[in-house]
Amino acid sequence: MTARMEQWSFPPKFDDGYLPDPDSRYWFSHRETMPAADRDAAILVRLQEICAYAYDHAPFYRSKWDEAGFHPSQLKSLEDFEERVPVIRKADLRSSQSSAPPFGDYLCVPEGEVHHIHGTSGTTGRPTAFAISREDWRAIANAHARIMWAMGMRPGDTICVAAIFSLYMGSWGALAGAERLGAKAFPFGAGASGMSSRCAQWLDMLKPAGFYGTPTYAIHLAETAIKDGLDPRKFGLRYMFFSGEPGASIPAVRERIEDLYGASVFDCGSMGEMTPWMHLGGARGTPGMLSWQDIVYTEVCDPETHSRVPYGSRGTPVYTHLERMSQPMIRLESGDLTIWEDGPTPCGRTYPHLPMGIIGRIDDMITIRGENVYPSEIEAALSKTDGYGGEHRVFVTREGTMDEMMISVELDDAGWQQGDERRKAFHAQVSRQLHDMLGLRAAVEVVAPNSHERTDFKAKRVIDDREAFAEMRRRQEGGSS
Ligand code: 8LH
Repeated sequence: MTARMEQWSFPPKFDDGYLPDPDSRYWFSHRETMPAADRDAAILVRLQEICAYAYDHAPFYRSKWDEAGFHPSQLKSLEDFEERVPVIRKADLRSSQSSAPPFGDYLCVPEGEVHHIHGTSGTTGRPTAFAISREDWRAIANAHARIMWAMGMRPGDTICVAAIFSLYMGSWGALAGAERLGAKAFPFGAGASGMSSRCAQWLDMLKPAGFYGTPTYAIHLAETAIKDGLDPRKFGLRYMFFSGEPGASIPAVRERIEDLYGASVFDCGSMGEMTPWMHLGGARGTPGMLSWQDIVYTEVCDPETHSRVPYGSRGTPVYTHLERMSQPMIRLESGDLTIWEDGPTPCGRTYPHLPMGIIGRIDDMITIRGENVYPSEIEAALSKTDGYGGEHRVFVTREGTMDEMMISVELDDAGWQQGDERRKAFHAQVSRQLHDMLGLRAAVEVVAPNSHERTDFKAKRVIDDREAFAEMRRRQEGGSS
């Protein structure tokens, strides 16, 4: 069966001139639609190859696996992989890079082969460097072009990349895919002051087919365009693909963006470390995201045991690269939360799929009076409320021994103009919605449109001072002032 899998080899080799038949909905029709069990058999062989390769080239994996009593020769089934191969965490990568700087002892190619250096933002501690070889960059471009094809983008389409060009892999990954697809890449970027107005102006001029950014930014950009007297629906966008944060798989948010622009919305994205990060990525006809298992083998696992959860259940994705040679990630624990379903999907692909996308980071869960809630669920509830002005903030604090939550939510312009009665009614609607959808009783504040700051990157809507509060209490109890 592997003989029929298109461009499937180890090390990966790609024909950079290849394009599917223009009428095909698939880039690699066999790889995408083959029986999942046959694909799993091919994945097992690839896992044997990649584990042997990592064991030989990366002291990081060798010492971890020796300690866990695992040797690649023991890998006889996907269950062996799940049971015997320990997960790795971001902290392991950081510590490897601090003892073997700059790329860690999991760099499996000579440093001279590194073609791009990217990395994490490092806002919480030491940043991690991603060293990507030239061949891996090709693999990334090929994988992303393939997934963008599934969304409907075609050679010759203009694709606007409206995300910051820095170490962030989001923008660069979208650009690499657009280039490989033979599209007209339009790397507008983001992040400098005044760029949103100029982006709207360029979109109006160029009428691109495709757009990449974060969902939060797309909404902000549409608001900016409207304020500048432009109609985002006239930009002529047909495909908008998003990553970096929840939103594109939240029905009310997706519909809002589709409505603002008159375009189809697709969700994608896993983690910078896992580039080609579009391996979790949407396709025309299937809501949410597919898990393109022949690019990155994804297991949705119980966060404690790291064993796969049954289809239909919640768990955390654990990722393994199948087409990367420079810093292959083998069982990287994401810390995110999702639900996976078995294929096949409405688009005919036989991959598992994530109908709700990524719900959020497990660590971001908020517990208020025994109710657990994710910020994306609050966003879903508010976005469904008639009159929602597009932004909100969630404040979590500790009063006495109780955690308390307050949600500050914007009413839209039309509603705000209607005065007190409408504001009160909106307040009641929001409170009801939060209670009915999430079981939450939170204090609600209704504020004027545009009260909350907008961002051109990933939104940070939760302000949680419980840790600061607990810290202060510990200091006080410890006797210091
Ligand atoms: C998401 C999503 C999504 C990422 N839905 N949450 O943009 C893709 C890659 C390059 C990226 O954002 O990487 P980064 O900066 O390492 O962040 C990864 C985290 O971002 C990931 O663990 C998720 O928590 C979140 N994320 N794409 C929901 N489509």
